Amino acid sequence: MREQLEEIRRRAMAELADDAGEAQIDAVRVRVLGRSGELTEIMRGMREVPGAERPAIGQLINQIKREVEARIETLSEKLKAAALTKSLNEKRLDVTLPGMRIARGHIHPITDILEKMLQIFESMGFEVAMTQDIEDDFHNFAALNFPPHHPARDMQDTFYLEGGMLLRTHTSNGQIRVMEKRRPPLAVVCPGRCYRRDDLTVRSSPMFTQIEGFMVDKRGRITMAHLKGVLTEFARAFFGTTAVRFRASYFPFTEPSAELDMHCLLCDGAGCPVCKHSGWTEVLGCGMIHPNVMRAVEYDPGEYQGFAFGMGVERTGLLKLGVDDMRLFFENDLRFLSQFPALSAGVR
Ligand code: 2NL
Repeated sequence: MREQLEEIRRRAMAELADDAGEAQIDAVRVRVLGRSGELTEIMRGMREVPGAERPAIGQLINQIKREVEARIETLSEKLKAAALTKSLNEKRLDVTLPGMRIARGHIHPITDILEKMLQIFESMGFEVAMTQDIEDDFHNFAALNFPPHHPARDMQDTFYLEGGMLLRTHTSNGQIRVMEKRRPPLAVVCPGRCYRRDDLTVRSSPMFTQIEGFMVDKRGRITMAHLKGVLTEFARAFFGTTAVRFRASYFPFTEPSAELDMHCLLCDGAGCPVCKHSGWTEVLGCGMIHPNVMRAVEYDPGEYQGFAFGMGVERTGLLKLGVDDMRLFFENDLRFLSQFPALSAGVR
């Protein structure tokens, strides 16, 4: 009996070698420890063992059982650890690798430039007023001192709608509407879309964006000096230059009128093909609001005085971004747009 047990032990331990696989371990467990396994069978045969030997044999059986169980436990743990190591190696995640780039859009460069401009005027105390694109003759032309047969009123130049309305040709209509409704002191900027019957070319578009502004208060409180101060500060904040000049000009709605030029950004005033060797580029138009415009909104020109200005956002955008073709702003080709991440990225 003892020899039989020793043989079971020897064979079991030999089979539970270091390289034993899961199947082999299982086979040994079933054969030795199972319900009809070798040790169980011997326990059943204990009746035939002489009484004096029984305790010793019983002890030996238990000892072998514990030994085999412990060995199986050790091997199983080893196998589990090996499986874990293998899976960790195979599914390794390198947390130091750069993340996957998420394609992220940004606002259109024209919207971006417009917002930047509004921000600058708001910082100087201007309000922002959005007004209608579809307008009547009075608010787009008559109130702005355009004579009845001014060429801008021509069907060739303006989009007229059925019923006598038109698409505004500038955002001055918005300023007229604000002045009509309210009394000075006022400082307002009006951004928006404008429409003219122009071809889409390198320098023009039938639909474009404008920003206009005005400041009105009691006579003597808003002078040409304020106009120069506000617009010089705009050029400094927007373009980063103080090299500007005011050149006399003409608009029906202002008197006197001027245009603000700044040193050409390309040659810094030295003269180059882009500024036609003058060293200067036009940025915006401005002037003191014409008395006839004051009368049109029922402000007494003897009592009130102010200045106004206007500029094209696309045209200014060409200068600011160094783009040489206005059509690019309207084509929405991502290869173009993605070159102009937001000027104020993260600010708004
Ligand atoms: C330009 C010139 C200008 C104005 C716009 C204005 C508006 C009112 C009264 C008087 Cl309600 N003036 N606007 C004044 C001067 C120039 O725009 O070249 N724009 C692109």
